[in-house]
Amino acid sequence: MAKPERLKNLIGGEWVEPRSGAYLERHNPADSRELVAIYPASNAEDAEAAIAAAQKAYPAWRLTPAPRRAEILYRAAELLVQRKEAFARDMTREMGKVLVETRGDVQEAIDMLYFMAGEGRRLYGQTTPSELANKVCMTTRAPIGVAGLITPWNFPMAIPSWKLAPCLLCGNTAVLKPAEDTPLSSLNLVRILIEAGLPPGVVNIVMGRGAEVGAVLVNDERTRIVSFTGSTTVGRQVGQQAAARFKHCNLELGGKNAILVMADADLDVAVDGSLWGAFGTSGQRCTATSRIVVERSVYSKFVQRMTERTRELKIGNGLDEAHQVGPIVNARQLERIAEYVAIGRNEGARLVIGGAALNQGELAHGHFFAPTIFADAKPSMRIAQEEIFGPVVTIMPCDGLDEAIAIANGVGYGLSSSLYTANVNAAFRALRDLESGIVYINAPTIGAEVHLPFGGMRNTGNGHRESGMATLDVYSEWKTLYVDYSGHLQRAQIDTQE
Ligand code: UN1
Repeated sequence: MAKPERLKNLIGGEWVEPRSGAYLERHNPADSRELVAIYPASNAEDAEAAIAAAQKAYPAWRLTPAPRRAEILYRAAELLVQRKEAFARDMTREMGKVLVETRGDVQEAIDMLYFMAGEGRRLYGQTTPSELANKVCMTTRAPIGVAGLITPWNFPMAIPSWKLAPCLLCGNTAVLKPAEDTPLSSLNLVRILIEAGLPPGVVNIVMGRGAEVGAVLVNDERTRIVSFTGSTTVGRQVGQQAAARFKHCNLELGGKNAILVMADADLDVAVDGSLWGAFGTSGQRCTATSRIVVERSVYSKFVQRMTERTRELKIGNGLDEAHQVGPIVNARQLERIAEYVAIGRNEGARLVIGGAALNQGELAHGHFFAPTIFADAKPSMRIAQEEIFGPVVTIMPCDGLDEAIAIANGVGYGLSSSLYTANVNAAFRALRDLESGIVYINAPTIGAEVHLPFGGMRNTGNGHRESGMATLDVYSEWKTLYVDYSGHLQRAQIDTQE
């Protein structure tokens, strides 16, 4: 077992102990006997000190040319490439995902840093003619100030990179509050940014509990941007509090993503995709496939194949490359998943496989849950409506594309959806009619790429997007510039030529 790391906050370029002197422990969810990290239980004072440090660093960073800011992100990407394997291992020990997936998480941060590094020499605005002679009009993206970034445990390096890279590139400074379950993986990204040459105070990290640290980042007048990824319940509060102070606020919340399988689909490809979408990351993605709607003529065949493949999945410690499904992040989440299985049973859905925690043999010291399939469920059931965030998928029959789309759209969330079909007309109708921020054809609901917008409709967010060019709208303010070189007063709307 590796030695536990003792982590510190980073405030104004200094690694510091929390004001309270109190620390929290993070244990490996695959084997709770292993202590992975000891990290600060920070309080409001620590958060306020970090905001002050970010505010102090802002004037110089704001005036650093964007291509220079971008070069630091580029160097960070290069360093991350070198450190990929070590950080993936840290992440597997810290939050449980299997190694191929934690490598993917680090890779997603690398991709984001390269992508935003390129943006340093673009950050395009518009130039447009004026209605008056001898006058030019243009727009530019202006930085906003200090950002409070609150990130989840399921993508503990990728999601901080989605926020930090565009935030810093645009000329803002930041305070990052990583999830309680994953301080180390988020800190590893911050360490790399510092090593790449980010000046003191431009990025700060304060670890601890959401109620103590996160609340300050959201409510303090000095943070002008708030970006939050997490539950819809907390997101609603964050949004309301940020709105009261007119902050730029980006919310990435829950999902209840569906794969639709039509009778003409390649069933093997659909089963492969469904398996990966439902049980990859043990279902702990906001994009996870948690519903599958299958056309009735292939329904039993699909359920049968899906069940067989699920039975073959190898579950265990993610550091062992033979394992395909790792543990659940913590005991609380494990309990929540078990509660949903009980709910599904009481509602009368048919439990086909799984349905219980696994704690025999090598799994005895971890938070493991068997990949679980409910079949013959009704779209109105709670297991088909509410986000479970675990390896539980609900399969429902349907009669044709229209009904499938109606079921997919019939939930409160709208993050990701997918259609498996060989019919091009059906594919384009689904692309148009599925009410989700991301739609896939012949691919599962997970697997978004960093250079395209990521986010969802309805209770999944507040209309903003992360990733892609769209994220620049969260981290910059449009400034409209008019320059009149006529040498006399010209009045818009008034001095028109009759
Ligand atoms: C998340 O589910 O919280 O599209 C993020 C995906 C990943 C990101 C998921 N690239 O599944």
